[in-house]
Amino acid sequence: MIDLYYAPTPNGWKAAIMLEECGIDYHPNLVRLTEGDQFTPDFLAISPNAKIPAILDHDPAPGWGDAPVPVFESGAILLYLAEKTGRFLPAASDLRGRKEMMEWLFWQVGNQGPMGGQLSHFRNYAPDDQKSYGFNRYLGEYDRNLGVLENRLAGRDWILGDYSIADMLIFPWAFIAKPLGASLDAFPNVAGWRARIKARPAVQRAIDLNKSDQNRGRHRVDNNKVLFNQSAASLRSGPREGCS
Ligand SMILES: N[C@@H](CCC(=O)N[C@@H](CS)C(=O)NCC(=O)O)C(=O)O
Repeated sequence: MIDLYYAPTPNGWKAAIMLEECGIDYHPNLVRLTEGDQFTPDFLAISPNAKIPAILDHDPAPGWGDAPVPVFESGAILLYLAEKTGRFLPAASDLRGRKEMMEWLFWQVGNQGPMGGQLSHFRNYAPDDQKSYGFNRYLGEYDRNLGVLENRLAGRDWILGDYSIADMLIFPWAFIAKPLGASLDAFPNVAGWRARIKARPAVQRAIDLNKSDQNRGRHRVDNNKVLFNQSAASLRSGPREGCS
């Protein structure tokens, strides 16, 4: 069994999608980000960056020893599960395929994800008088990344040869383009790829997990003491009091 530490956000969906696609026995644990669950010592022991998703694998593959394996960071989680199951990644002998998988994995966690996350922050949470510079900057970067994706998907159904962890990692941040204030109208390859992934039953199950707990822009920077204005002190002082 795998414990999934999760909230219904794009980064949370990535891990849930992979677990659902693989049919792995998992237990979803909702991490209440606005309550500060991410700063509890138990959670930090698994996810030292104080963010979801994270997993604790109670049945590691042979060679890992008997102790449960904690994994944090969405890219590392999907790679760990793909290597464990041998699914949704190019064969070990396909060196060029493996190299491309790593390129798109790092592109997602280093470019598309953070730019989308900052865009969400400035669109949904920044005070109106401080919005415009950040919003324009990250909308431009998010749009640029859609352009990168559009070019990659020209003449392809999937990011790599077959549906893979690269698609699962990249999909959630393209899935929410509209709520981020962006449009896929100029990106037909991305729109078609997004629709193909969205139609997968495993993906539907993952994005329906704890759906009623989705944020949907309800929390404002001025009424949420946990999610915003974090610093290293947040890691030391535990839930609720961590952020000034
Ligand atoms: N690079 C991380 C990003 C994870 C991330 O930003 N998670 C957000 C939710 S989408 C989170 O846990 N936020 C809680 C907080 O900022 O306190 C990954 O890909 O796993």
